[in-house]
Order: sequence, then structure tokens, then C-alpha cells
Amino acid sequence: MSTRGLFDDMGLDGVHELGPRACVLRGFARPVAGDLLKAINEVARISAFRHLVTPGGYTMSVAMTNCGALGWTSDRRGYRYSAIDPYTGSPWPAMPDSFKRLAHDAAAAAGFEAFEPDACLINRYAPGAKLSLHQDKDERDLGAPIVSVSLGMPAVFLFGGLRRDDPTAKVPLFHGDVAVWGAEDRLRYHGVMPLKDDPHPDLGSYRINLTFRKAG
Ligand code: MD6
Ligand code: FE
Repeated sequence: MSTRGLFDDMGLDGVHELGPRACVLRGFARPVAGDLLKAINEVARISAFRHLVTPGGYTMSVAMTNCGALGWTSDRRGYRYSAIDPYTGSPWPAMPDSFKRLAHDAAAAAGFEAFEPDACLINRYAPGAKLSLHQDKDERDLGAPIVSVSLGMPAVFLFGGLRRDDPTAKVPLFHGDVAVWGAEDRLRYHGVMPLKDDPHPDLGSYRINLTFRKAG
């Protein structure tokens, strides 16, 4: 099914295809961006943004927190999903309804029905922060898609193939863009280039990315 006509009717900016089951829904989250930012601040008051350490001993340039039943975390022992925020000793904040609705609706618009995420990783980038090429493969249910929402400053997303050394496309992501991918594209390598300082009216010199997954 083509979603192009649907977005034309909604006055949004269309769909950028990244693969057979991967796309960017341009501007899809823009109408709810204000609600999302308020909810992100509430989550961060409970479980603050922090710079995690990788198993290799590097401190990540991206600051992270989570909401939902499960949160992605990392330390010297490895990457994992946890129901408890290791920094607070308590469960992660609940996933706000505005998050659930957006993730469900974006997945449906991209052809993935009935997406009900149980994990939302919140990434915060300051100028210079980057995310090295990686696969998202810590989730139990690789049948569910990933929905990824960009807010604030633009970033250049690197979208590769199923092997680390496959060529990568450079895809700009702007405030309100939502990337969705799953099925045969679910394990494609991807990353984010070092963020350029290009202050955004609502977020200043930050970019925030929400990634929704079915992790458990
Ligand atoms: C980011 N995103 O855009 C980092 N992973 O800041 C991711 O690592 C990511 O956007 C899987 C699917 C979509 C993503
Ligand atoms: Fe990822």
C-alpha cells in the first residue's frame, strides 16, 4: 500500500523511502511536538539524562534516559534492557499516552499494524555528539518495527545495510520527522554523524530522538 497520497491529503511533507520496509515520515510528529517536549521534561525529572559507559569502557557522547516498562542501558558488563533504572533503583517513568499514540500511528502509516512498544529510549545530542554505526538487536521481538522520532536540531542519519561495511546513505532528519523500519530492514546498520550546532527555536542547541521498540 502506498502512503504517499495519505500524507499529501494531510498536508504533511511526504514519505522518504529508505528501503522496502523502512521510511521517513517527514513532519509526522510536528503537530504533537509541544506535548512530546513537555512529557520528555517530566520523564527527565524522574530519570535524568546520563552518559552511559559502553562495555568497551567508552563514555557515550549522547545522553540517554528511558520511559516505559523496559529501558535500554549499558555498563561495563554489557548492553541490556532493564525494568529498573540503575541510577534511581526504581522503575522507569511510565510511557506517556502521547508517546504511545504517536508510535502506534506512525507505525501504522508505514504499514506496521498494531505496534505497541514497551520501551522508549530517549537520546539527547549536544553539538559534537554522535552515534557510531550499530544494529538494534538487543530486543527479544525482532518482528516488531522500530519507530524513531527526531526533535530539535537537524542531524545526518547514516543508513547502511545488513553488514557493517555496506555503503551508507546520508539522510537528513529534521524536527518532527519520524523514521520507521522493520521486517527485512530491521537489522540494518545505522548511526548519527557528529551533530552540528544549528540552534532550534524550541530546543536550542539540542537534538532529542525517541526510539520506540518492543523489547520484551
Ligand atoms: C538517533 N537512532 O536517531 C538514533 N535505531 O538519534 C537510532 O539509533 C535508531 O533512529 C533504530 C531505529 C531508528 C533509530
Ligand atoms: Fe539504533
